Amino acid sequence: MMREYVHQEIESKWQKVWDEQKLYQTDQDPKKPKYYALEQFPYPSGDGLHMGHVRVYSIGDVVARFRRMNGYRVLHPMGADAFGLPAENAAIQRGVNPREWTVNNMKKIRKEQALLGTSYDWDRYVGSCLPDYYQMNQWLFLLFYERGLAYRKKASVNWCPSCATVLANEQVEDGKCWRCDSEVTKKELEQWFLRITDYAERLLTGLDELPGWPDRVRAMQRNWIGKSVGAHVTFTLPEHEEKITVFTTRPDTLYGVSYMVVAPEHPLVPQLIQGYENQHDIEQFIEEMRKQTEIERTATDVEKVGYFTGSYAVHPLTGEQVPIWVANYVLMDYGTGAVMGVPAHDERDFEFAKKYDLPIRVVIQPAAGEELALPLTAAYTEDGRIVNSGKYDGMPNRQVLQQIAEDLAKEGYGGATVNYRLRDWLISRQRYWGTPIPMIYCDHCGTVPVPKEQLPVVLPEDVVFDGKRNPLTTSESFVHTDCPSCGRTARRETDTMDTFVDSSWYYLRFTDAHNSEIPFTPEKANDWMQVDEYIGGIEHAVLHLLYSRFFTKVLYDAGMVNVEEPFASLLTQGMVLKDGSKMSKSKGNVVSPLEIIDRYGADTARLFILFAAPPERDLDWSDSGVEGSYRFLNRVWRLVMQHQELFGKKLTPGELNSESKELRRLLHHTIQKVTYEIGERNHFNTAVSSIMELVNGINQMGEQADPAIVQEALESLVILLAPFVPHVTEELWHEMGKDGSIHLVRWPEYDASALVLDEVEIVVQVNGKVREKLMISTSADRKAIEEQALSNSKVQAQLEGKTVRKVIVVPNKLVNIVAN
Ligand code: ANZ
Ligand code: ZN
Repeated sequence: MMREYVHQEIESKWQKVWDEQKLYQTDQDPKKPKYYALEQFPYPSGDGLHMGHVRVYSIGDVVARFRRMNGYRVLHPMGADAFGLPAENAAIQRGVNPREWTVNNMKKIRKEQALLGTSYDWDRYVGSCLPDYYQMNQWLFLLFYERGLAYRKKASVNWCPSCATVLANEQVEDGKCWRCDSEVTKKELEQWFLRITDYAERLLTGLDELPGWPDRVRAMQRNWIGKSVGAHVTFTLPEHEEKITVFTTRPDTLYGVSYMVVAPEHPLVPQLIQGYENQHDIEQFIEEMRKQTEIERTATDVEKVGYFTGSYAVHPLTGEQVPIWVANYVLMDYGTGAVMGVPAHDERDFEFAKKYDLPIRVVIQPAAGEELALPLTAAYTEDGRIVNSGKYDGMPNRQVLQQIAEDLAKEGYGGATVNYRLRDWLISRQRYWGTPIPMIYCDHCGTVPVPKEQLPVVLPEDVVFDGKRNPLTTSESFVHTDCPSCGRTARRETDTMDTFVDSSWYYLRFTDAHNSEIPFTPEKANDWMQVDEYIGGIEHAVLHLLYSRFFTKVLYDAGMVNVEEPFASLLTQGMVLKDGSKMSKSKGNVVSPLEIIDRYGADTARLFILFAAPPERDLDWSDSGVEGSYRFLNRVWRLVMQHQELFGKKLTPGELNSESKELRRLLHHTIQKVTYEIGERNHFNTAVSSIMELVNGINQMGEQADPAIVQEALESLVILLAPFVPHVTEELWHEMGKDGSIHLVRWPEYDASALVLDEVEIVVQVNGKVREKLMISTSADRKAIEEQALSNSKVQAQLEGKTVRKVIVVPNKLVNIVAN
């Protein structure tokens, strides 16, 4: 009786064995090339794994296993991104300790990851909420501080009233909190920032050195950094000492300026409106604007609103006085917070000028065709010929763009400049469950960093979670401390760090996970970096990936790592859908990974997920697809088991019959294809489908083929499947009488000579129509192929009464005979 495929027994058995043998401990053999495969570490939410997780881990595991079998020493670690709001919310709602809650969830998700049969080196496990990890966040914060890259300033910040916390710009989506969807408002607070803007240009140019990243992600980052090349133009104020500088991308339109606009928050506004009849109205307007978010103010469907301030500015080139307005559509934190209004050539300015009846001056005319008809019905934003602009008249505007910037610089009125949309990274959170920012405030010494040897600043236990304030402020033992500098009583910073800090460098920590002195030793990081394949969701295209790149560049500058970019290649996996929409609790369309694993096994779940779609595409969950994968594994099982007579035998092939040759050809073609599809293209689905064809081939030809060839095919089949379905292949491997784990076996190499066929099918066409198919020796030359085609009786019948004009031969493919 043949043994059945019982996944429950096989999977738990091998997981235990691998664990005991520490099979996936990182190989340190320096003679092997290194490979670093990394999947984004999960947030331990308490819900355990969802199918999205299963997908990322299945992909990462194939990559890691494939490289290991190909002779690399592979670093394939896992951890938990364990700080963050839900733990604190659970503390408020259920009265549970955030630490306990999180640590339990970490255990749960880790257990579920293991159930998938993933090949992680658990010895390098990293949990970001554990003091040995967040101590290093603090260490790095101090490094940033020493390098002038961490600073505190009062800032108008995005405030989520429901989460009672500050949000980074990136965490505001359409004016709403990224977590709870509440309307975000503005609030002024002292906040800690990381100076990512210092790295804007390098973060931008670095993108060109990442060919292994999807273009889409690079474009999103480019867009987020938002480089604008333009000029500063300085306007003097006849009635004030101060000057106003604007940022413009279009200095060529300078003669078209008919007014200026400053942002409501511009520091000069109080002076500008002082004593003006509308002062009170304007003050009220400014108050209103302060409460609104950037999005609310600048959405295209929002009406532009402004007030004349009563003050004027002097045009730097004409000396003319233009009115200064204050309006909602100018933002304080972009450029200089002030713009020059050029209604003839800017759409926003046009709309504003029309509404408030401000003059509109054309300074660019189309280079060809009709002149602009006055009055304008819309702004002319195209290129053209400069007019009404003094000495610049007649020049192409693109040329004037440069020229005016240079002239302004000479006159001391500004000059060429570059502006970025990227803002410094606000990392302060008024929350408990994060890394305490290691700073102390002393009435005598000011802001004093916690000395490195006093780290970690540990999260206290005596805190109140009432949802109304930062719990850290309720801990007397935490807040009151001694000044490290003068010893007097001082106060600790109670803000914690944005959890994106934790994930900005965890991939470096994995290279030296237990270092208790420093975040990681440079030698170890340099040994493993870069991450060769980084796998995760597109939702991290901007935030996490930009911050990680920033951290790596800072650490590169600090001499701690010798690469400037952390992730050589990035694979952003698609979503798992059910009936066309993303699996989610609220839609009630969630398929539980644990139920699938229980019913069909982890191998089936992995195989289905890898086979159903290319990794970047969305994948539609299909019960029949899962059934199909399960049936396939059963077929493989039976196919191998049917050949028990071959197990453990040492066989040598005799003279090969045509089935043996064809099976051998199919096998080596499959090896070649699977190796290429996994190793070069990450096309796991096509790799699986060619393995399926091999199974069909063995089924069809196994009876007639030489036993030695069948044995070779079966062994290779199991090896090729091993990265996808690690348990069933390990079991079959041992059934075949092999010693040692299949996962340490060397990946097969294809034999090029097996791919060469003795004969190939050649299509013969007469005047473009297929008339015959011939088997012709692959060693035949053009002349011989032509002769065989012409002498074929069916072909001759077609040629009767005609004269052959031309014969085209494409070796191994076709012969086309032109005759009339
Ligand atoms: C005059 C002008 C004339 C402009 C023209 C455009 C076209 P990007 O490309 O996004 O960088 N601007 C500058 N600072 C601003 C702020 N704080 N709030 C709102 N708008 C601001 O856009 C740069 C252009 O946006 C600048 O060039 C300025 O308008 C406006 F025919 O200056 B321009
Ligand atoms: Zn002091």
